[in-house]
Amino acid sequence: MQSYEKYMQKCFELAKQGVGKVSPNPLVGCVVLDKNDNEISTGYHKKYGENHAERDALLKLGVNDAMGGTLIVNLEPCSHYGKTPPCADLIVERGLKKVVIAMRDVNPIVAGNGIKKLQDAGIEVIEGVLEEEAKELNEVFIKNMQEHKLFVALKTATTLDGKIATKTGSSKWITSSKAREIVKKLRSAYDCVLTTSSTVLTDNPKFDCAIKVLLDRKLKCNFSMQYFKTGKIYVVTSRTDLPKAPENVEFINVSEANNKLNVQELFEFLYKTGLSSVFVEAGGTLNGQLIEQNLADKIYQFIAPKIVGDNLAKSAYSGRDIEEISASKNYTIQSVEMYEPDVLITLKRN
Ligand code: AOF
Ligand code: ZN
Repeated sequence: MQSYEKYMQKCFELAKQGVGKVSPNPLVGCVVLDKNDNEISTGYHKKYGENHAERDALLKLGVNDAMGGTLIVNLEPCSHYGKTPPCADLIVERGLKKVVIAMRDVNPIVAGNGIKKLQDAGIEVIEGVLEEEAKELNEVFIKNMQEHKLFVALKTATTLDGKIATKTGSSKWITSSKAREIVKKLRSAYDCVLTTSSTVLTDNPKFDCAIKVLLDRKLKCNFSMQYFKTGKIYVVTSRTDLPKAPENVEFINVSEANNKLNVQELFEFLYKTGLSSVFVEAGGTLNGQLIEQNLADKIYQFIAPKIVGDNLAKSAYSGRDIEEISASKNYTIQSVEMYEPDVLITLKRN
């Protein structure tokens, strides 16, 4: 019995080459084996609107090359006429005898219809190979499709005691430059980066990202700061007396309660404009608000082997007031990676 896990793993690696380019579509990779189980082609979804992974892989072959072969793909082949014709039809046309998939498509237009099309044509379909990993790979797409909501990832860099700065605000640097390089890579996988005026005013960050969102309730930031020099920027405020702003800046008005902007309202707005995901890089107040409201789907927490040991130092998550440990917010660790001398813990919301 052939094991398809190594090919599925390869599909994931191929799919990841589309990170940052295919949103709001899923990350998909594909491997094709001939009738003797020799690998003859690979493909992946390269860019939004372009060929799906299966089509990319099959179109590299002669029309009869995949006859009697096996196609491995991390998402159920599509059955609909979208920007391209259905992949399931092409698989049938090319005479494959077997299709191995990791997960069913959660897009309601496809959801099982692709599998049915293949089976109706006499193709054997094997489901569920590395399904958990496949779901993690496409966690943004899954949340978008199932909940019609923006996927929210939060990043923080703390000391061993969970601090992001001393009581005076000193924070440069907690983690090493290697960890900060990794942050840039993580950020590039998301559609926009969200921060707050306090982070911009204390750190004066640039945040390389095509779309940036700034919570600035009282409009404290000055447009001449480095942050405003690149990208399209949404400034989120509850103020209605709006100043003149540079061309790349657009204001968004949301409501506020207890001196806090309504981030749920903001996320709904961002999702409606077509964004799928947001990467949050801010301080303890916004982080704490997102955690309290169960809005952070994922956390990337870098931990440096340093201890501040001062209870006035600033925490990565603040603002909650609980007595019982059972009232904690719980997350599940997805991975732990070492970026010497720091570690990165990646977690998802329970
Ligand atoms: C992709 N790439 O490799 C696969 C997808 O907008 P369309 O017409 O390209 O269709 C997008 C849908 O196609 C997507 O939501 C998913 O259900 C299905 N499969 N999409 O972008 C791929 N295999
Ligand atoms: Zn397709």
